[in-house]
Amino acid sequence: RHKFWETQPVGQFRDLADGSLPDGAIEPPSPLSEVRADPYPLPAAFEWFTCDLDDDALLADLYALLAHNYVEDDENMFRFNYSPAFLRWALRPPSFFRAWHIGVRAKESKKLVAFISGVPARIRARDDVVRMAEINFLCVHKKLRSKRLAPVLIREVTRRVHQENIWQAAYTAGVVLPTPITTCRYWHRSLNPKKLIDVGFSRLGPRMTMSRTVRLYKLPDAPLTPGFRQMELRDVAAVTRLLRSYLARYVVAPDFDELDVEHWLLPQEDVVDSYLVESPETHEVTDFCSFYTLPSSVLNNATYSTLKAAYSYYNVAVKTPLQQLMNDALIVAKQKNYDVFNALDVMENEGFLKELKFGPGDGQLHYYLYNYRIRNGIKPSELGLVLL
Ligand code: MYA
Ligand code: JJ1
Repeated sequence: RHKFWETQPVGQFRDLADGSLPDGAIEPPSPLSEVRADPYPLPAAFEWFTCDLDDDALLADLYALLAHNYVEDDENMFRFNYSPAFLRWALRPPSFFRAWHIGVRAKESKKLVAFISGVPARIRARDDVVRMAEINFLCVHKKLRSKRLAPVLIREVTRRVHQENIWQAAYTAGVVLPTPITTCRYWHRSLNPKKLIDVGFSRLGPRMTMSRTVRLYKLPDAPLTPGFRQMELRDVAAVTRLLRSYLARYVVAPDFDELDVEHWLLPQEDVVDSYLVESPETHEVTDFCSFYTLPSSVLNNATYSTLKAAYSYYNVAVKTPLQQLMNDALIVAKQKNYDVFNALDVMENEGFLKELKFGPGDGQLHYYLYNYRIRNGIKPSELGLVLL
């Protein structure tokens, strides 16, 4: 059934019933001298190409490859449209490896036709902090699909990760592969319901008019929590403390240090937004919320070409109720002209989704670990990891 995935050190469907297999690495690391030294062969017309994201022209090529060929919804109405600034952010965290930004070009035209990337991360599974690669942006041009190029890209990124003496990876996909550690649902909160309905992202509910719908999703003009403000550089230490102690309660979560927090959470316009609550009395940072910006192209609509979507990222509610904190996140997203606010049912999100008028989407997101078994998997609410 899965000619490629059956050969890989991942949980296999046939092992799901076998409770005797232990948690942890599926196979041990090899000596670095045994890691294959040369790239896997590609079909003759193509060549490997390590991407330099400092190069604006290359970044524009990568942006265009993804804008035209990356992930779509099941009815091909929308396609993710990651911005160049977002791609640079996503692919250059602390200690990133340039060799893990892997393109495939046509030898003759030099056109970029496929891509896969990894970035390093420390991810904790139960009490085991593991160096991993986060694999993302796997993409093969539409004209080259179903030619088994994806397994070559995956083997090549695996080889380059192994060369750094890293033997595990984390990734997400909309498709079912052997075998998810958990399966999450996307939820959507309309901010601009008229546009969402016009482009076919959502529908007018039964017995609803447009004006009732607009009223239903109305939000205040400004955040309600006293002391709610944007995160700044001076907040990195406090946010790191808050986030580390919060993520400790999840079965699988990133192990962030201050450098990671500065990279992943310090606001960058139209890339990532972070807000916190600073107590007006003590000036302590008590709560934190964040979202990232990922527009989608609207395919085949005469009026609109993109949807501006915010995706819930990491949130920590200690003093402010989570529902109130996320309501303030919706308010600032609305102020900033987002059309929709999306969230997965990870962490404590179940606790605010319905109350804040999110509705379930038609998409799922499956989470995977490579060469790491978690017996019986986990629930979405036990997952403290959000990938981009
Ligand atoms: S998920 C986002 C993936 N990208 C898209 O969905 C964009 C639109 N689609 C495409 O560009 C293509 O359809 C892709 C497949 C490139 C997805 N993850 O070449 P093929 C398996 C893993 O003939 P194509 C993301 O970026 C499929 O089951 N495997 O197919 C995370 C089959 O294998 P098997 C996938 O459609 C990526 C084989 O590929 C995926 O032309 C994590 C068919 O190959 C998928 N999303 O190309 C990658 N889709 O026969 C794994 C299909 O066995 C990382 N396949 O069923 C693993 C860790 C590596 C590092 C390890 C370090 C230690
Ligand atoms: O965005 C998604 N679905 C939307 C649009 C559906 C269009 C028809 N297929 C959706 N809309 C309903 C919203 C409604 C708002 C008011 C309240 C009720 C709900 O459901 C879906 C997620 O739900 N997105 C996708 O399918 C995109 C692909 C998801 C897999 C992502 C793979 C990630 C790759 C790894 O990095």
